[in-house]
Amino acid sequence: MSQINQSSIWQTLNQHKKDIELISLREMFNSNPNRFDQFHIQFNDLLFDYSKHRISKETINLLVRLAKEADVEGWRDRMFKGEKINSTEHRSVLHTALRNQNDTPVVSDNENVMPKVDKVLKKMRRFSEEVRSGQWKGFTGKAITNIVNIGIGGSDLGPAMVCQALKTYGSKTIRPYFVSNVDGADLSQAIEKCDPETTLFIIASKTFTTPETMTNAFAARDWFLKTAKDSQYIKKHFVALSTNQHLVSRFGIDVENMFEFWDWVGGRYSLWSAIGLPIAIYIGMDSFEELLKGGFEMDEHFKTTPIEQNIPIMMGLLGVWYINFFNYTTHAILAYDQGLSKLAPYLQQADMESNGKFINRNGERIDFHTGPIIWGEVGTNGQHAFYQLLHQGTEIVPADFIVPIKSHYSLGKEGNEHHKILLSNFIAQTQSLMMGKTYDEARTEIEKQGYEGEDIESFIPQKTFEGNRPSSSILFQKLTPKTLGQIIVMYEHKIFTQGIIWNINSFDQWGVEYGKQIAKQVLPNLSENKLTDSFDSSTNGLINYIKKN
Ligand code: G6Q
Repeated sequence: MSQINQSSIWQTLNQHKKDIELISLREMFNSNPNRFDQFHIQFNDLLFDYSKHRISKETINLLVRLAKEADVEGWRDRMFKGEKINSTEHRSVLHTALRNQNDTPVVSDNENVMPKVDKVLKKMRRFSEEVRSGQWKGFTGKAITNIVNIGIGGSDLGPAMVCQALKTYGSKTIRPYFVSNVDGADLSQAIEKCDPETTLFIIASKTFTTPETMTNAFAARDWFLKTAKDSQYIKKHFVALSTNQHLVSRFGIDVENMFEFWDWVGGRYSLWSAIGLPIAIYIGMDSFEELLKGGFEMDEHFKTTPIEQNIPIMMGLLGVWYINFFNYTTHAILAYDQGLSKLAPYLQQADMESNGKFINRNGERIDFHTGPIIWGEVGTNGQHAFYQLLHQGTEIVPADFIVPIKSHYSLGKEGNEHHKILLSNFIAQTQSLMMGKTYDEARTEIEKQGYEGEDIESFIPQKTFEGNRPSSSILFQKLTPKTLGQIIVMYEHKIFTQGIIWNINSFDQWGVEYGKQIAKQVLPNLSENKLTDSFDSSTNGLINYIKKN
């Protein structure tokens, strides 16, 4: 089967890119005062402004044709219907069912999964309310004050990001910790702030076999038992979020205290499942359900809106436009909200683990760029660090600016001084990245500053900005659970759209599995007394150097 870059629409887009690159964004805005009106989409309280992209109406028409050609809508419907679109693992991809608010059944393997989803949600409500109210007691009869989530990758990044983002909704009496790294520092630094009598450990692992998580879980259990002495108390201080009942009970966790999810929930798409338990405990089940509701509303938008008005599909198409036609292969996530400080690492996993692949669904080597390198930092911090490269670097980095109109915090003059400064920085950055500063503008500015003669001539090139650097602006009212749910799902479906266009299975992760496999081969070599010669000379050299030292 021929690949998408062999299609005639791809060739047309290639040709179109050659035409459009001759026109700068500044020129596009000068010649069309309605650009903002023409190129933005509103959905609920979200505004997606994509006017600062190197596109015309024709670009959009062609990209929509590309989406149709790749059958994004058909694949989308197959996913929601529970077809096994995760072909290498023979699994349905139904994280959407976890936030489904319709009464309609969702079927995988001839079974409506909704009753079991609802059952786990009810169990999460019961348990989180008991912990939050202090009804759930530790082994000495005290209420829980710390929860320590032990998990990694998909069993860590989502809940950690959401708890950070929704801190204003968080419990004032229960502190959440997220331990993921097998580096002993991570667990040690968390437990040194905890008291075994009032700490609840949440062992989050889909497989319950991931070495980092299990090593930390056993160490946490030893730490707890040092004080509690009796293993019958484990059930009051350890719960599990997993698909593997057998290993959970072997660990000593009461299966009553296991919150289940299923193989059709991919790790990086699992925060909506039982993996969200730390979120539910920290912000309360009502707020967790608001998060689900926001996610569901974005699902509905994705499912029912024509492509031109469909935010995630348009985001996906714009990404393809830059990655494949402009060769801009990285993408920055720039949230102007301190709460979203973990959004970039979260999306790094979601996107790069899903689409960082060179083999397509048919097992063929792909000969064009696929998943972008995702990176970012919150504004304004990033401005004082890497924005230099965004403005004048030789790499061009399309960016998403993600911004709440209102803050949860009122500080300074009229209670919004901080937020106004934040907003003005966001606006200034997107505007200047797009407009740049011409040679003449730089000269005028320098002259005004009092420079003279040769100084001016040598200084002008340094103060010139080419501009023409694309960005999207994603605005919303305030960072609420519901809005956050919409934002996360918007990115999930953007990733989906790109995977379909590139004909990639976005739902497996053989690279991650490979990492787990090779670490297992190395570990015994570190414990053996003799030097190793099992690997290549560099690997042997490193292992032996570590052993000698
Ligand atoms: C996610 C990946 C990966 C996974 C971790 C943890 O999609 O599969 O990041 O979440 O490796 O796996 P467990 O939850 O099985 O411990």
